[in-house]
Amino acid sequence: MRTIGIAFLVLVVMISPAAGAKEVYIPISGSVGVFRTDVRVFNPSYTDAITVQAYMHPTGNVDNTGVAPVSFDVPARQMKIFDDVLLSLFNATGLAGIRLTSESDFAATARIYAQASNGTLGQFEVGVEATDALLKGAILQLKSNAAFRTNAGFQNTSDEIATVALTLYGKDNQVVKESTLTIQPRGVVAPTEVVGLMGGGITADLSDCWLSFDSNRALAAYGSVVDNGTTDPTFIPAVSDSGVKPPAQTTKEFDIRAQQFHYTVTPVGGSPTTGAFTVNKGDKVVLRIMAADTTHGFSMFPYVSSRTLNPGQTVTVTFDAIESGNFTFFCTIVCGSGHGGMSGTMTVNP
Ligand SMILES: [Cu+2]
Repeated sequence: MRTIGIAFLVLVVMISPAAGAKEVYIPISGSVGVFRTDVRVFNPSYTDAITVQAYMHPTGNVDNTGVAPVSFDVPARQMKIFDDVLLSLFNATGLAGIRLTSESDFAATARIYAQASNGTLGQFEVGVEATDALLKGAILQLKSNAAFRTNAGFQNTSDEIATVALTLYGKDNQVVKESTLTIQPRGVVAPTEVVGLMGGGITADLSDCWLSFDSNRALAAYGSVVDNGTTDPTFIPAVSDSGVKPPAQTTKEFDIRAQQFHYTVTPVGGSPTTGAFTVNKGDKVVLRIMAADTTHGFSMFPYVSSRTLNPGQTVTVTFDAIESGNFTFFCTIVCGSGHGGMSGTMTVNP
C-alpha cells in the first residue's frame, strides 16, 4: 500500500508542471540584411532569480525538434536585454522563431525592425504563451494590393507535424482561396506574402482581407502588413476562431413512380425498391414523383403536403430532412381496389 502511494506521488510530480512554469514563443526574429530583433525577458519575482531555456528554431519549415537550448538567468525583478537576439543569445544569424521555457513565471516581448540610414523602422511582436497558441485562428486586418503588402508566418509549437487548412477571405468576406500548409515539428514558416502563401493565381480584391487557419497542432501565427509607400510595418497577432464549419449538405435525389397499388422508388444512380427509401438527417431531398397508369396522390407529413399526380406529369418536391425518424407516404386519390394499402416509408437516419 505504501509503495503504491509513493509510486502515485512520483507520477503526480512527474506529470504536474511546476507552479508558474511557462513557455513563450517569439514567432519570428531576424539578424539578416538590415533586419534585427531585440528581445526582453522579464522576471516578475521580487525574491528569486529564474533560469530560462532558449531554443532557436530556424525558418525554412524544417524539423527543429533536435535543437539544443541555450540557458540564461534573469535576476529577481529584472528585464533582461537581448539586443539583436539571434547574435547576442545564440551567436547566430538568419531568420528564426524562438521558444523560451522556464520552471518559473516570466514574460517575453520582441521588436523586429529594419535599420535605415536615418534610424530604425520596426514593429512590436507579442511573445505568444504556449497556452495561447491556436489550433483555429484568424489573422484580421490584412491588406495586399499596390499600396500594401501582407506577410503571414507560423511557428509550430508541437513536436509533431502540423497540417493546416488555410482559407483566405477577400474584401467582400467571400472565400478567395483555400490551401493546405504542412509545418514540420517545431518548424517555422518565415513571413510569406499572403498571395504566394496561398499558391498565387488570385485576382480578388485583397485591399481588406483576412486569413483563417485550422490546424491539428497549436500554432503561434501572425500577419505583418507593410505600407509600400513608407515601409511602415504593423504586426498582427492571430486571434482565436471559435467558429465551427457545418458539414456540407448532401443532396439525395429519387425518382418515384406511382402505380396501382404501390410506389417504386429509384435513387439517382441506384436500384429501384418498392415503397421505401432512406436519407440522413440534414440531407437535401429531391423527389421527382409521377403516376404511371392512372391518377394517384402523394402525401408525407410533415415534409410533403398532399399532391395530385396526373399520368405523364412529374411533380418535383424539395425539402431538408431536418427531423429524423420514419415518415409514411401514401396515396391521397382513390385509385382503385388496392388504394387503401398504397403507401411507403421514408427513413431519416439521425
Ligand atoms: Cu390511390
